[in-house]
Amino acid sequence: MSIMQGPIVTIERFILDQERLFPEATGELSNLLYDFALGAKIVAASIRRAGLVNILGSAGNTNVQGEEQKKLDVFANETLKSVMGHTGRVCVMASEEDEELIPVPPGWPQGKYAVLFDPLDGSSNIDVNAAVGTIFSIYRRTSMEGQGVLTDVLQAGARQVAAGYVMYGSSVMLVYTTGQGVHGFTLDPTIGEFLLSHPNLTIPEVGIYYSVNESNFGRWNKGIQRAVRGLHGDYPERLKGKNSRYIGSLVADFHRNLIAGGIFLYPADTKNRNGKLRLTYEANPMAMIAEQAGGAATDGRRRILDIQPEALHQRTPLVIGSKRDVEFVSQIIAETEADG
Ligand code: P6P
Repeated sequence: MSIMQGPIVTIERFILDQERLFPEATGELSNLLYDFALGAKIVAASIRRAGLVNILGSAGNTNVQGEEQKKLDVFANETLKSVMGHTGRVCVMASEEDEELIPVPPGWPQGKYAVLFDPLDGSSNIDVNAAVGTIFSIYRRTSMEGQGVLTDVLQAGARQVAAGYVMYGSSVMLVYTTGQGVHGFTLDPTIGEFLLSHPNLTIPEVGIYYSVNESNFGRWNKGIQRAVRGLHGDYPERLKGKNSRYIGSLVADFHRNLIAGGIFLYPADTKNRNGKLRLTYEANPMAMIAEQAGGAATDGRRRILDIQPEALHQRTPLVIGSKRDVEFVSQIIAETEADG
């Protein structure tokens, strides 16, 4: 995908251009997306400085996942809560870093959107300067008024009105969709603006990469083991073998496969019986992006976006990326189960 040559389009202008497609739009979603972009710029600035201001290292406490929190995790979480909580556009928020729902601060108006986010995904990569990311998911509230409630954030992924991620890599990119295709913006740090660099991103139907933590191979069920062997190229008559690329950061692994074509898998195993990744603020937003880019996302059997969440931090197996590759994995799993 070459970087676009042409007029400079900031994310603000692009969001407003998109808004004009919907005469009934009030601009609240547009402003919420722009608020998120502001939060991303603040987090990006801190990540850039991470090695310099000794912000690395643990914050001395652990998050709801029982994982040691890095100071940047805490900073990113507080930044996003603050930037989005004080806008009158959200009625409730939820974060990987918080066990419970995050209410709108007292005294601030509640809006019509419910926002979920993983403030700093892949944070174990921070100390080794590998790419990390932020993921967000936005729903229209289902409750009538006042503070949002759990049902506002436990909606099936197909009901998302917007989803996106920021990748803090060799450059900082924001990729999002509101159901009108997938669009990528690259941060120009010299002017502090996200500029449209990858309009209308589409994922190749068949990928060149597969991304999975092969050290879990012995803990997978037979269907997944056979499917991954197929991605190795063991069944060339059905699928050409692929190159392995795995960085251990969902946003970075997903982004590479989105741009170049590929499939990412985090299957269930005997240790993570429901997989490792979270349905509501990891799998669902990435699944909306994948489908909007012409790809697919399942749990190995079911479409991710059809799954009705039952708990805020519930996990799900995830198979996501190039459509043909995701279908291949589902076929192998089904055939293996049929063989008994
Ligand atoms: P493993 C990062 O901790 C994360 O949540 C995702 O970003 C990433 O895809 C996955 O876990 C990596 O997990 O078990 O392969 O280290």
